[in-house]
Amino acid sequence: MDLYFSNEHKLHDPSFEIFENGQHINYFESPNRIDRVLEELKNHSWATVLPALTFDPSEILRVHTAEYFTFLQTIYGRWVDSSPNESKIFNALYPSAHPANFINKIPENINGALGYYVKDLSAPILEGTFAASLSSANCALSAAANVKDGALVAVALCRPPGHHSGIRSCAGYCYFNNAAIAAASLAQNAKVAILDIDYHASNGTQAIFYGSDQVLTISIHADPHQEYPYYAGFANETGAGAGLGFHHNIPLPQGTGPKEYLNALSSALSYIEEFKPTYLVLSAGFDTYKEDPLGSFKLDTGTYNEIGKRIRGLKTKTVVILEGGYYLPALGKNLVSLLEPLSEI
Ligand code: SP5
Ligand code: ZN
Repeated sequence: MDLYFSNEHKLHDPSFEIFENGQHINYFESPNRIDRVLEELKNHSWATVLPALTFDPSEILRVHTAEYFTFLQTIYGRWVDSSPNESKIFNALYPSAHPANFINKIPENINGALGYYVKDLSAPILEGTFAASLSSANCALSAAANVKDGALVAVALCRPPGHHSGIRSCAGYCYFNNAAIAAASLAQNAKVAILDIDYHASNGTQAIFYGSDQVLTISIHADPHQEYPYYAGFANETGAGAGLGFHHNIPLPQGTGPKEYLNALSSALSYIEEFKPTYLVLSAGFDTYKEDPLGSFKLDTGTYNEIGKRIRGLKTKTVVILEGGYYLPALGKNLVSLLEPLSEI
């Protein structure tokens, strides 16, 4: 089984994040995550870790607007040029206190643009954020290309993650939506299903394909009445227009354990069986683990193995995309536990 990664993820390493109550804490989505995963993969001979290939940015523009791509590419440099003193003291850009979400014209001003594109405090933009995000998208495209070329399963060790990023927005540690980019590349002449098992609702992925009947999207997550992203991921959001009925949210209460979780997975898998996609994209987050500092679910390492077995049962070509998961001592083992059943096909 081929797993794609890029060392450029290390260029994105925010020093802190700000919770809703203003508290500054260490940034959970850290470079150590990939280091720990790579360390664990060395113990498994079925895992072939490969550097990501480079793809044309037009692949990313199937999902994101050109203006958003250019914003991420240039905003940090624009800031350094316009505010050299500020940028020597601080190393990251945060969303503006001038939210610009209710206008049609894209603001030219740096602060206006930050208000327009950055949706929350958990997506700071550093000098290396664009390069890291581009490399993360290239991991996803590499895995998608591998499966297009005939592999049954391929894995993208994406960092930063992607599923909270919308058509023109970054939020929740996410800048480019890696799973959506992989799916859009696969969906050019095939039906694709995206199943998201991260603890948080995949609001970015949901928004990107909300009007599509070519890409079925399903997300199992903590109830957004209680957990991030708070304003999307509710059960009554089921798609619009041609896409009506092609999105499903399965919110679960805080504290959900393996049994209830696997029941929800069965519902998700029956939607996929009915849809009969050529490809499955699995947005695999591990913040559902019992020890995760951001989650409350009670899944254990064995639960991921059961999830992997049930996904194998779909007998569908699968691209696995890493999303969240912040309990570092178990992240590698949990990923391996999910992948092991898939490595046997
Ligand atoms: C990819 C991914 O997993 N993104 C998650 C982003 C969540 N960021 C907001 C976290 C808000 C936490 N609220 C405070 C809980 C303190 N116990
Ligand atoms: Zn998450």
